[in-house]
Amino acid sequence: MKIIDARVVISSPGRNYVTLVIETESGVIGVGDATLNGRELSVASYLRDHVVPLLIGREANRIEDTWHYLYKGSYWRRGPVQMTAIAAVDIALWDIKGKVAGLPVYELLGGAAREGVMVYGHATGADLDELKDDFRKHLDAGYKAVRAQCSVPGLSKTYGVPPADGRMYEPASGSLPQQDVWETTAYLDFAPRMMEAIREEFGFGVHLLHDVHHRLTPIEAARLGAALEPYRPFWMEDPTPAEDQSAFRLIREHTTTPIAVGEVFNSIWDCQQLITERLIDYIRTSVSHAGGITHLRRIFSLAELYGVKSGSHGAGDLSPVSFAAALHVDLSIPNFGVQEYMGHREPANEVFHTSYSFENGYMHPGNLPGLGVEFDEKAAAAFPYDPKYLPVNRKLDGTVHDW
Ligand code: CS2
Ligand code: MG
Repeated sequence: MKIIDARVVISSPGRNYVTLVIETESGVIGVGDATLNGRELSVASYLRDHVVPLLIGREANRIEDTWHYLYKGSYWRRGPVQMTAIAAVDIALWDIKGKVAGLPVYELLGGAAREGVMVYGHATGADLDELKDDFRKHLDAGYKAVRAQCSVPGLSKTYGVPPADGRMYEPASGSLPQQDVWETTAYLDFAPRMMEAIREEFGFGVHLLHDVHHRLTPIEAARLGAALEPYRPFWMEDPTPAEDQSAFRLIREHTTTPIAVGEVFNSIWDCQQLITERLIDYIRTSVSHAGGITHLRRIFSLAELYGVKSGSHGAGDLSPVSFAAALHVDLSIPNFGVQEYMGHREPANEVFHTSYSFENGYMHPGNLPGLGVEFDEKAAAAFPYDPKYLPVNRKLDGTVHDW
């Protein structure tokens, strides 16, 4: 069954998404997500200019071969652009395989290894009272795991806390990046108080997560991990800049707080040391930025060998196509940990018709053949691309800091 057409659709139903549509000679269509937040057009061009011409005429059923053809064939391997582009092709081909077989993708991956996928939502607040209100809303909605982020007193803007005007906390609007302000001392003093306030109010019966967003040095992260221990966090996410794998050894030596990292990784090579030296507890690579279902499964298999669990990135800047693909993987692997679920803003559901469901803190990808997401190209055309940047973070003296 040959591929006869492949096209890239860039749309902005609530936020920007790049979607790859692959069409086969038998009429079966597959969709993949190629969104790289703030750098969308680079992946669109990689696909349109360099990958689509290679796909036409290829056998749609040869997923593994196509993966290596695109990865090794380019010579210039890895990086977020190439790996997001390959992911989009890979996800679309799994969608096609499922539709041809008449089975949901998770069945092709070995079938369900659990009844549902535990997801965590985001609770945020401009102060502790607001955070507690939002946390309670998540518990009322049935969440078993919740991430807590709160404005740091003294800082005008904190990661993870949306502006008061109802916009999401990322990406910034406008043609230039928004500038955030950062001060490590204030954060390190405040973060344990925030976690304490949540435990005092809600007890220990809920999984409590927190995202540091790559902002600390190893010794600062070690101090934070130790300070959080009494509140028994499910994980401390992205404590230090993720590209320095050996930094995690120092953190590990000082704390038993579980560590999660990997949303910015794009291959197994980015986490090889972290996993094989048991420096982390959860690997957060996503299906759309780490080479698709084929490569993500490879990462999770390596992780399984070393007792590391999955905890995939699932922010709103990954499209519903990615999210569905993530749920199929999550349902089928033995070492599933948790899945991030941020949801998608309206009018995303006018463009992406999904079949996944949420019940009592657990999600299921549904049982439609393939991924179970239908992409409405006509509806997408009504929401043209809207260029936006992620924020840039500076310390109080103006030095550019990690974001
Ligand atoms: C975040 C993301 O979900 C998370 O844990 O770190 O929201 C991240 O900032 C964005 O995906 C960047 O585009
Ligand atoms: Mg994060």
